[in-house]
Amino acid sequence: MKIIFAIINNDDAPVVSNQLTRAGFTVTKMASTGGFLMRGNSTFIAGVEDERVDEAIAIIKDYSRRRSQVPSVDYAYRADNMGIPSQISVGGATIFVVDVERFERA
Ligand code: 2BA
Repeated sequence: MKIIFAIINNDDAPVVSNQLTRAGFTVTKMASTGGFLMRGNSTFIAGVEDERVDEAIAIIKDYSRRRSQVPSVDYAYRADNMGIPSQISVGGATIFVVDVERFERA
């Protein structure tokens, strides 16, 4: 079994969640914040059998769009943001796949 961590845009989160669930995957969505732009995004955690990892990643990719994003006010006030453009290309999805040593439901 693997854990997939997928960081995606909040605008794509409902459809990604819906499509993964419809395909039979169990997912947990967490509210998260990107460290660079300081804007909210969504992090999905999905425990997936090895043979279905590629299928889950394909769904995440299919429903995650690359888009331009405006940094948050926090970012705008950061001292080190000089010279960084006001619109930054973000996404589709940033995906990590990690081995699971043990899985139990109690
Ligand atoms: P943020 O950290 O807010 O980054 C938003 C976008 O800003 C990134 O899009 C990238 O285009 C740009 N960016 C990030 N760090 C940068 C830097 N040091 N210098 C110049 N540009 C930078 P994505 O790469 O699509 O990332 C979207 C979000 O995914 C990130 O939001 C972060 O929450 C997460 N993420 C991406 N790579 C990650 C990683 N290696 N580890 C953990 N989280 C990651």
